[in-house]
Amino acid sequence: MTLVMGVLNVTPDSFSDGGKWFDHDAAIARGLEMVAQGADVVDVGGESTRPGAGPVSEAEERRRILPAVAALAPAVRVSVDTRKASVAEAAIEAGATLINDVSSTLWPVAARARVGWIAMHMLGEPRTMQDAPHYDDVVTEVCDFLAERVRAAEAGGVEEIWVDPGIGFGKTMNHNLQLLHHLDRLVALGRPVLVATSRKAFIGRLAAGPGEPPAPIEERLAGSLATAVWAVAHGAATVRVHDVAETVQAVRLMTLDPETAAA
Ligand code: HH2
Repeated sequence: MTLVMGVLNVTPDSFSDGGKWFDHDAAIARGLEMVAQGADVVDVGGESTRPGAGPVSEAEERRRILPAVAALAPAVRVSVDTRKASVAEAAIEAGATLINDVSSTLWPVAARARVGWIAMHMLGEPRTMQDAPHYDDVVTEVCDFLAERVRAAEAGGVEEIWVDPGIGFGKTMNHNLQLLHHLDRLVALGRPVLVATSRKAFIGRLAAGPGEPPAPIEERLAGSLATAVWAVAHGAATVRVHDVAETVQAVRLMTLDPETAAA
């Protein structure tokens, strides 16, 4: 079964939807709307990781996310998108059962709390990661990194481990496309693969003509859906998206079983 993870950014500055759900009531309403639209997981984050983003204090990150985590956890599986152990712990206390960890360091928290953990690949850190990222072989390096993280977390007692190539995290357009085209290599690690292309810059650049500026966020839905469908067709277990209703429709259609689907 393919899962759709809906993004809930409780931030003033996310690249994709900054400020829209910053108010607690708006965040909770958006989370419930995504549940009604068919989201299997809601990923609550309080710190933007867009290229160039600055850090947020632990107290501020907790203040941003905890009301939404607590309100949504009875209705849906909640993951917490954080790089901070104390924030992950507080979110778990409030009902989150999955740590979405772009730093790939928080498995000890997952082990202690007996929750799931998502290991994502990132080259460097958000402030500088898009300054000329270089790999000799991006697919092999990302796979090796994630395989090592899986081994560490498994040895540390984490039972549920997902892996994510980290589209856009220290990657050029070519790196992103190579990772998408060789998703089978990540799937071969034997763990559920999460892919998050939704609204990202490479889609904006691909959508623009030569010499034109990248297409704005509101014009990236088609590319977001195309890459989500591509990822599912090539073995992704979960896609992390902003446009939940549209993605649920696309993913449901492509995963229909012709034997059992209604006539
Ligand atoms: N991308 C973003 C944030 N969290 N988590 C995982 N596992 N994989 C990703 O590729 C990923 C992620 C960036 O997207 P968004 O949350 O929309 O933006 P921002 O970081 O600016 O809040």
